[in-house]
Amino acid sequence: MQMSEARFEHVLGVEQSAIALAKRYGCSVEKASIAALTHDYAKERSADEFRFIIENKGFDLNLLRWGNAIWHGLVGAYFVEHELGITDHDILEAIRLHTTGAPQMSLLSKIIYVADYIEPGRDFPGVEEARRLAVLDLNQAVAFETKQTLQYLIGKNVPIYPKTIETYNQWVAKHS
Ligand code: DGI
Ligand code: FE
Ligand code: FE
Ligand code: FE
Repeated sequence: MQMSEARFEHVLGVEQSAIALAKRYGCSVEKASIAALTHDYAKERSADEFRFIIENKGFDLNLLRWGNAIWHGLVGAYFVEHELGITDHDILEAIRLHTTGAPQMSLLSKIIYVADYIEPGRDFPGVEEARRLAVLDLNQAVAFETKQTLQYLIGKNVPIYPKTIETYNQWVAKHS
C-alpha cells in the first residue's frame, strides 16, 4: 500500500478511534482495525483506474459522473477485496459506506463512518461535539456528522451524491 505521510497518520488515527468505538459498542476490534487501516486504500488511485473498474466490473455507470471523493470508498472496496484479498462482507461494506453513509448501516459501518470523522488528527468546527457524541450515542454521532457534512458540501456548492441525501433523510430529517 503506498500513501503519503499525512494519509498514513490519518489512517492510524482512524484505527485508534475505531478500536476505541469497537470496545465501547461491543464490535469486533479486529474487524474495526482492518476496516480502518484499509478504508482509504484506493484514495490515491487515478481516475482512469476507477473508470476502468466501474465500466468493466458491473458498477452502476452513473458513477462515472462522480469523482474520487465518491469512488475511493464505494469502488475502492473492490481494490481492497481483489488486491488485498479481504473478503469479509462487513469490512467491505464499512469501506464502501465510509464517505456517504447509508440509510441502513451495520455497527461496524457506523464505527468506521464516525471514526473517519473524529480521529485525533481531524481539526474542524464541530469535531469536538462529534467526539463527545461518539462516546455517548453512536447513532447521534452518525446523525451529527451527516448533517455537518451536508452543510459543509452545500456551502461549497458541490454536487451531493444521492446516497448522501438518503443518509440525511434517514438519520437527520424529521418526518411531517
Ligand atoms: O477520505 P477522507 O478525506 O478521510 O474522508 P471521506 O472519505 O469521508 O470524504 C472524502 C471527501 O468526500 C470529503 O472531501 C467530503 C466528500 N464528500 C462526502 N460526501 C459527498 C462528498 N463530495 C461530494 N461532492 N458529494 C457528496 O455527497
Ligand atoms: Fe475516505
Ligand atoms: Fe468521512
Ligand atoms: Fe479517511
